[in-house]
Amino acid sequence: MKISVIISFHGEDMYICDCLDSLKEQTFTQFETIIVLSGKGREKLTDDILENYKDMAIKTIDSSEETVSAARNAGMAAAEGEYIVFLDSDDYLEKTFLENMYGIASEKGCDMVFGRILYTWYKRSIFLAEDVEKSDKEDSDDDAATEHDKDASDEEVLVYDFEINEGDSEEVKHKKIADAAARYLVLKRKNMGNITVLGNIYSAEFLKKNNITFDESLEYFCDMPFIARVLNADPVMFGDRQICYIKRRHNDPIHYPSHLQSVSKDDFDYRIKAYKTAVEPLEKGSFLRCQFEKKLVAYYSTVAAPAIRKNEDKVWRKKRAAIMGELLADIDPSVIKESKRYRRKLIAAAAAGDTDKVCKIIGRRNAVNMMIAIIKGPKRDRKIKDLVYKHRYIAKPMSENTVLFESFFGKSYSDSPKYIFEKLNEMYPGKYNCVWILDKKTNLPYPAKQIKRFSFAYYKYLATSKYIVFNSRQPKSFVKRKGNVFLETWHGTPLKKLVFDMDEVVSASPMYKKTFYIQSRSWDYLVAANGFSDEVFRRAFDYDKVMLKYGYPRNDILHADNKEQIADSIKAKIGIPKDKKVIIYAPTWRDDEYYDSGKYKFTLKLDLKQMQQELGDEYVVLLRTHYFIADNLDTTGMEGFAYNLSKYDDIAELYLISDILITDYSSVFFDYANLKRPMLFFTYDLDKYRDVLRGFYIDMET
Ligand code: C2G
Repeated sequence: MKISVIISFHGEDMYICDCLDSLKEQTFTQFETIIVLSGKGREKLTDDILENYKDMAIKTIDSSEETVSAARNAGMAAAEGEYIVFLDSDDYLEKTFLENMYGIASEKGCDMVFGRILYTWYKRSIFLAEDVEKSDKEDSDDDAATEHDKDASDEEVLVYDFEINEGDSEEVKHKKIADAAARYLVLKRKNMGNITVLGNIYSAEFLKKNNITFDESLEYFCDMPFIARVLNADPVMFGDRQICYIKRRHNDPIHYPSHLQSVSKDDFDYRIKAYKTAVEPLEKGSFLRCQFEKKLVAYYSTVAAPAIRKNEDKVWRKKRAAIMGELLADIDPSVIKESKRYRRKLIAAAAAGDTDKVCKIIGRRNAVNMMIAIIKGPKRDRKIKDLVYKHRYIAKPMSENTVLFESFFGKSYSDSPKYIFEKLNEMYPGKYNCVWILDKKTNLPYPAKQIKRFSFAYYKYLATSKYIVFNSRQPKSFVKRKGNVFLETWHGTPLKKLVFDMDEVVSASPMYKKTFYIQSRSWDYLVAANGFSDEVFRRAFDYDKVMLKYGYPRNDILHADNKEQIADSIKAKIGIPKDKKVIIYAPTWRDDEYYDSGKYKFTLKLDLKQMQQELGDEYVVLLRTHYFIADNLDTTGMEGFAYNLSKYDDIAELYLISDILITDYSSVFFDYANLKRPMLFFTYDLDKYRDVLRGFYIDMET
């Protein structure tokens, strides 16, 4: 057997098929797959799954312990291949990975070949088919670090280079490659936790001869000491950046965190333990040890020191400060010399055991960074207002009778918040002080203050209104105050899968699930238009507070006694000839076609010219894009036939004047159905929308 691929499987069953498919489709066949089962993995790797891979040489073995280190060791003990490859069950390999790795290893007689790791948010089918992000950027545990805290050792782009010249002696070649490996595999990893055994191939004999296994006393980060031991044993190596290992980022850290996501950033005991084990056999002052020490410095200044400063538990702080101080006091002077001034000061204070000084240095640095970010950074205005909100407005008393309304991010006076506002004023005139978030000045039927989204006033009312009635999500910076009542009306019965029911997130915000989870924790009441929505929202939003199953306030108008009269006045207001029938075209947005978050593209696929030729005598058409769409529809030459009403406030009013609806996967059809008028579904990209972008709750064709 040429290669043994070792997979530790702990039960992430939604990923394992991608992983095994990538092995099944390898261009190289002389390998065995060893799946080491632990935890839920024992029951989740069913015969049904294995049946799909029955032509592959798969061994399954049971791990005696639950840790990755023990599982990988068990895999190594059972391996019969000349070479070993480690593969995580949530990742996958490029089709030629094994062929290329083996080719280089056997041709050059390598003990180890290192490839490259690419990160993606997506499952394999999307990764292979689409032009999706394939990046070298790693997940990190130093999100808090600003650009100004960064050192040359914290580079984000993980490429490596070693140039072998013709005249280089074997010794020079060997050193060039060894240094490149140490830099790439240790120093250039975004953080200590990202130092990994993945993406490489190892000679089994080399590992055996040098007695290299995973340290089973480590619950996490066992890769760090393994790599240290491999590199320290002076292997014959080669690196090839074309050979890629695909590391899958988890888009749902709430329910399915990756290994790294499951260890809290502040919990650095695991990392320190692994670091100590890693550097222990390395000669002091050696190039390799210095790479680890540089990583420690980066980790300390961006993660550990700020965490020590923030933690209010004095015992915790003292203990961690002492551990870090001791480690930093031991690092090579050249490493300190190469660090930026700020880090040098921090290390000196930490090594001297002066935690107060460490805190002061960070405090000063934070203030400076904040100023720089505000002055120089993007979204300067928003950052300043966020600060005023957090530090000033939140401290103001709450206004007990103020109700803050927002519909579609302040873009319109519409949807359920509109109808709740009107009913409230009709039933309790003057009792509530109403405030509307509206980006354009609007004539409202009842008194209300109008403010712009993200203005100072907006933040003030967000902080001080007792009642909040929104139909979409509030900003991430929103702070839920005691006594605040948040009524979330939401904005549609779901056809397309939502949040935690979604498999992939291909929209502009890959961390959508986590952000949504945090935001929805502030909601006290949620409107469900029907039993179906009730069931879906509870599961998809992980929502367990009060559900208001009263139907949609926004649809009351569709059942009004005088709806014909209302329709006539709306038609007159827009200027639609009375004798014309009305077609409304209201499609939804496409997750993968965007300029930026909340700014999506749209190309009109209706042939307006032909429609006008064939229907123009009898009909007019109203074009209505989704509120996320930034593209403007061009209706030049179509005057009197096509009306672009994308900016019209309330789509319910447009439903009322329309004789027929054309839509696609938008929730508008559930609402329009109240009118019992014909609907057409123009689903030119159904397969992609349903199977790749979103997934549906119901079979819309049926
Ligand atoms: N809408 C609109 N014009 C469109 C599309 C939508 O005014 N061309 C409004 C409708 O009120 C619709 C709502 O925006 O009900 C939500 O639009 P969807 O197309 O359904 O898409 P999305 O915003 O992703 O919400 O649970 C429902 C989902 O969350 C869908």
